[in-house]
Amino acid sequence: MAYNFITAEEAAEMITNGNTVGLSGFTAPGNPKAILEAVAHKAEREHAEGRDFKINIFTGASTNDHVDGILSRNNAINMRAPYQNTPDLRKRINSHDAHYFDRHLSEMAQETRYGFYGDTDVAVIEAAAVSEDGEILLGCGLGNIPTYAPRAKHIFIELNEALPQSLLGMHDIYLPLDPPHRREIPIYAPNDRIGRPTLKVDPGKIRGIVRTNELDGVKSFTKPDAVSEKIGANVVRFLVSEYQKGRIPKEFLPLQSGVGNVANAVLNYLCMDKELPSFMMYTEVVQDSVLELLRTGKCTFASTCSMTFSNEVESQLFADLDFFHDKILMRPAEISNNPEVIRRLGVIAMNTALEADIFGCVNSTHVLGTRMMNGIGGSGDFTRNAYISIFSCPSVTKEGLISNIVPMVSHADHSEHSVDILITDQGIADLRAKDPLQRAHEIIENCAHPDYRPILRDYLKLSKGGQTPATLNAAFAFHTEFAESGDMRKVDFSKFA
Ligand code: 0RQ
Repeated sequence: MAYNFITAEEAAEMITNGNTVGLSGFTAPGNPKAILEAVAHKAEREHAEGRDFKINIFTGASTNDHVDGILSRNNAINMRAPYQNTPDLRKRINSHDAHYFDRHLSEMAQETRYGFYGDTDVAVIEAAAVSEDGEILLGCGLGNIPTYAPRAKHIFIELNEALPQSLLGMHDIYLPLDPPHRREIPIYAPNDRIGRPTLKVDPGKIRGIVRTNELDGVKSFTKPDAVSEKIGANVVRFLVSEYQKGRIPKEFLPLQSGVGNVANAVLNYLCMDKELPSFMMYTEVVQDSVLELLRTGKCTFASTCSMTFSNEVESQLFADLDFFHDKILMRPAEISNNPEVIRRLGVIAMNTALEADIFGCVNSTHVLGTRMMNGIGGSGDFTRNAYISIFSCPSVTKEGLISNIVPMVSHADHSEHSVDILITDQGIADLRAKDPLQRAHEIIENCAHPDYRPILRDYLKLSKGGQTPATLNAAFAFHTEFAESGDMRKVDFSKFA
């Protein structure tokens, strides 16, 4: 079939107010780079002429400035799911200009197929190649496009000439059947291949191809600071000790690592460690540090949904793709994050918290209980099903004005029933086989910043009994104190006694 090569503006003309658009990609990689930007300019023109123009955007995870950034600046997003991390979109969400529902990443595709989110009007797919019969070689992030594409009425391809054709073989595209027909997902080791290397779409639905030529544009990491270094060292110390105690099998187990600066620092530490054996990853994103882990052989294989590398590291990958080709496999989000597979493989999950409470509940998403940061992402998929679930964060934020260890989390994403280990720059709290009061002592003494330990001990003293010694009228005193004085250290629990 001969396709039409069109401009991004021509594609944008075919995307109309109220459309639901499903995108390829997961975190910045694999996301479109031109068509949604043209849609944002169209929205600006429509708004200038007094007409409504907003679309619904469903993705794999976060996107890039060419999607969430510019669409948000032009107030062109009605509904957005399931994860974002762009400052402009964050502002729109927190001011109610854009609706956002924050789902576990493993659930988005299946719930789309179940019909929970309505029709998909348009799919926009970044591709390294497309054949005449609709076989698409995807880019560096996969996400939920294997579900969005077949449902879409219209498909647009962005053919990105910066992507090498030799990516062929690095994708494993597989969709499970839906209940009641679902069978086991036959992944028994992180490097098992179960699907196809390309995405097959109906070529008759491809309305046009737009040429692009741009790397994925993930921001480089700054060198880990002293606090991240301490957290990284503590995570590795914990893993080594578990391994030496024989609680992790001698072959070791696959690792998952979340996003952000702390997660990257943890992986840097793993790279340097001499006591742990080599390992595989079963994860949703691989960040810059993983390329080095793969190069040195410390990590022997990474199953992921996306190669979330900065441009510099993405260029290194492409330059050496022969070496990395059989060491990385990208899967759809519902497979990379699948609870069944995570539980079967015994994945060790390492995610980052904004704040944790003294009983082990974690807030990953809401700054001071109300303002959306990014979203839960895949942290819940992994945490709930992990062999061991680790959360880490600095003990304090904003130069000590905020304690990340609080009496009660201001928003709960992960409960005490799923969190096994909490790690800060101060140390390690092992919450396994401990009751709520024991967990509280463990967290206060090992993870809280020394400035906050006496205040948290005072909080515990307010308890009038009950298995979980929470005191409800004082539980958010840290947060209300910060709202009033800007310094959580000023909390005085004597007034609650
Ligand atoms: O604010 O940006 O103004 O400096 O929050 O904090 O320490 O830079 O954190 O980059 O490691 O990200 C949880 C957001 C951590 C991330 C989170 C302020 C702090 C700073 C960011 P500034 P850091 P990181 C896999 C798994 C959920 C999804 C997930 C995340 C900013 O890891 O989104 O895990 N996780 N997915 O100052 C108020 C507190 C705070 C606070 C930090 N207690 N109160 N502000 N900050 N703690 C990937 C995917 O799913 C795709």
